[in-house]
Amino acid sequence: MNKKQNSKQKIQKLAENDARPERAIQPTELLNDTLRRIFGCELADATQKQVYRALCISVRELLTEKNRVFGNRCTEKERKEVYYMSMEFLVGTSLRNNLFNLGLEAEFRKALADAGFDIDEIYAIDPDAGLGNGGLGRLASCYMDAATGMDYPMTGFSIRYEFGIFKQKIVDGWQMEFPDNWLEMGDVWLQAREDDAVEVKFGGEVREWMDNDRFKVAQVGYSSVMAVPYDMYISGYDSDAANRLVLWSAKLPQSFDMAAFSRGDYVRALERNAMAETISKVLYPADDHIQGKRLRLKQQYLLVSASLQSILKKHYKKYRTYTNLPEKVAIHINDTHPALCVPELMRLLIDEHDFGWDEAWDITCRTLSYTNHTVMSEALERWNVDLFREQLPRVYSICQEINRRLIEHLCAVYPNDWGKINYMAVIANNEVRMANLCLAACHKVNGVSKLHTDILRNGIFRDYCQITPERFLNVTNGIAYRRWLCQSDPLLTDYLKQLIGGDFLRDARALEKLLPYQNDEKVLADLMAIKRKNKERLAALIENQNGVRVDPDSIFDIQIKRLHEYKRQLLNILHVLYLYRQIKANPHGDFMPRTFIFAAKASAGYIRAKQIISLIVAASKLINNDPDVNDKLKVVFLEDYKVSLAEIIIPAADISEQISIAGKEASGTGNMKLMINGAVTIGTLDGANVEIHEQVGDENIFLFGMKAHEVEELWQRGYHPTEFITPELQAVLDMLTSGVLGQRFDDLVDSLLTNRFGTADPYMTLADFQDYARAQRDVAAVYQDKQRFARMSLINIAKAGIFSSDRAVKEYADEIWNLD
Ligand code: HBZ
Repeated sequence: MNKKQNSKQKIQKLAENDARPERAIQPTELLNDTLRRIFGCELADATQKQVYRALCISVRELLTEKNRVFGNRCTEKERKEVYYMSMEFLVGTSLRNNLFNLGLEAEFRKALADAGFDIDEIYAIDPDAGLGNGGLGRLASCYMDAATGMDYPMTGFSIRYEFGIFKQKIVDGWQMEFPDNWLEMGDVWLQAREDDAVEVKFGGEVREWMDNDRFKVAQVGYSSVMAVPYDMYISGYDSDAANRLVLWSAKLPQSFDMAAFSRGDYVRALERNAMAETISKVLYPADDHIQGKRLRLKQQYLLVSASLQSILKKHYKKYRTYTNLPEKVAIHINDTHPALCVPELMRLLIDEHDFGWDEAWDITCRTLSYTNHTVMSEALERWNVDLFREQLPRVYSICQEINRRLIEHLCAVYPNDWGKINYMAVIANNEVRMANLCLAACHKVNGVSKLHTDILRNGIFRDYCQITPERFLNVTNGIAYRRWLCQSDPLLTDYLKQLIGGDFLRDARALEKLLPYQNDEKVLADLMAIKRKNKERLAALIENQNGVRVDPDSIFDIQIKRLHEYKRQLLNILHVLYLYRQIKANPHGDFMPRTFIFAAKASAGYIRAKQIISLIVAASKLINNDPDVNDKLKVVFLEDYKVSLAEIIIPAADISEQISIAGKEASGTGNMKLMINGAVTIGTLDGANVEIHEQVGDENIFLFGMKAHEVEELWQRGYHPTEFITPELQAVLDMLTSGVLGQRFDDLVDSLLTNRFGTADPYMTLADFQDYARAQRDVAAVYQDKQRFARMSLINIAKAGIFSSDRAVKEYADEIWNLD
């Protein structure tokens, strides 16, 4: 028997006795075994990279086995399964998370230390799988983790981008993008299943004919791409389950016979190959607007068609019928990016499995559900009809029929109301509208915070909601707090375990057991000491990366998120300059020292966002090098924001900046991560800030700015930004145009004051400025009273349990997916 079989059998044997094979694991033995098999060495003579790979492979094999046992059990019990379709999963690193979830962290730490390896150095080798842009992609990963921890059978489907979100570097104050070759090391987590590759058809035309009195339709003259699945196993905290994230990679169908090609054809064949493979080459880095690019449509169809084919195949193998699909399968559409699920499921049922339209439509609607993540009209996906028809002719003809029937129905519901009917149509004005496609079909549609769902119900989706209000519901976002608190802040976690017991590791609501300590001076001091340690850790990172020394006793005020005008990083940096002027005017005044920390990627073509990054970097240069202010004010822009960097920044935050213009941030999830780590929010009543406020009350949050309805009212009345400019604010704007920042930011100022680029100050930065400055003064005043601030921090931690992704996933399971 060879070594490989030997080790496999060992794991299998363990698994038969116990669904949690890891309980009987001997870390050193397991690592040595894997090292021998893969590298022909043992711990004693292995390199750090070999140990990394061997550790990952060992963990992956444990999870593979867990997944097999769990899958079999689900099949036996005929459990309903959920498939989460998302163009993005922002996984981050996997190794530490898996060891933590499996309960093996401490044992492996020790075993490695005994062999002379530092597990933290090994973790540092694990690359971020950055297969997403921001909140939407990270949410998908948090939900996979939570579902697995709660033993729900959930499979994620996405694309195996060769290059994830770009690496950001700031060169001469300007963001530059560099490719992120994560597979170089990250491939260790992926297991290819070449035999399960699926054909996906692009282009060609639709042919219709009669076959023995049956009307038949097919796509002919198409070109094929093969989608090859790669499995990434997902662990859940202390759970019997392991689930899979299936990532599709595109390749040409048949590997060609090189000898048969003349030289010219050989090159052309390779070109064709490269064309096919570009489909899964790179993640689109825009999270703010649609580009309508052919390649993006192809990515979306690759994901949808390959996933649905594999779901249907598995389902038929189990049940020998498709009619019970909605009872046994829930397919979730994460934003409109996989909205092609609607026509593609129809196509598969009708063209490939002989269903009539009505029955196929009934199955499709009852199987699919959809989450909306934005109300920004420029982000609502629409496809040009010609492009869509050229690439997906049969899918297009199905969309036409969906649209024809929809309009027929709407004419009955809203007779002669052509404005409304046009607004609700799936195809109109030469475009296919993906949100309307989801609204027309899905049996459930949800927003991601209470306010956002209200805006969907009464705003952009009002007309659909009027007809079928029962389909619309809210599921406020949640976070995988075992990553965002337990793993990223081990000091706080260990302290909490001692103080209130470990129940919160299973149920985040148990964090409320902290509340009785809110007036306990010792506990408050301990919490501040832990915060101080985390601030020291971040300060070291800042010194290392930016060469800037920051004071861990200053207020760490943190804004970390994608760079967007609506998120108003500009408001933050204008206020920093306003503070700077105050200090300059009164250098010996009493001023609470502060460090403002930013991290943000801008999508590559978003010039205004890049200008804002430049402004932050320019302001940091001016301020950090000015001896007048030095110890009182520091500004830091950290490059290359990503999951693993967030894990270091968040535990060090005193203040969490959530300052979007009210009505625009669907939910936010960074707000929750910062809260559970004891940061106090300064924010508008937008997205889930509303619910954070509900949890902690007026006393434990710094609210400012217009409410969503006030924003609307001001637009109605007419917004004139200049009316909100005080002399102090004018002086700040003058800094941007005077050159004192080393360069001039005339465009940014123009965008606030003039109509040259469209509406002046479209995100009402100036209108909210004074109240923001007032709230920031409150922050400084409260922080002077260390105990009072510590109490606010404690209450934020204690009340954050509701924002666990366990709660969110349970709501999806109960109210949308109907899982048992
Ligand atoms: O989804 C975000 C919302 O802005 C945020 O408020 C919410 O908390 C989060 C989770 O619900 N939306 C995104 O992150 N959106 C994208 O990343 C995106 C990516 C590609 C696109 C469009 C949007 O084509």
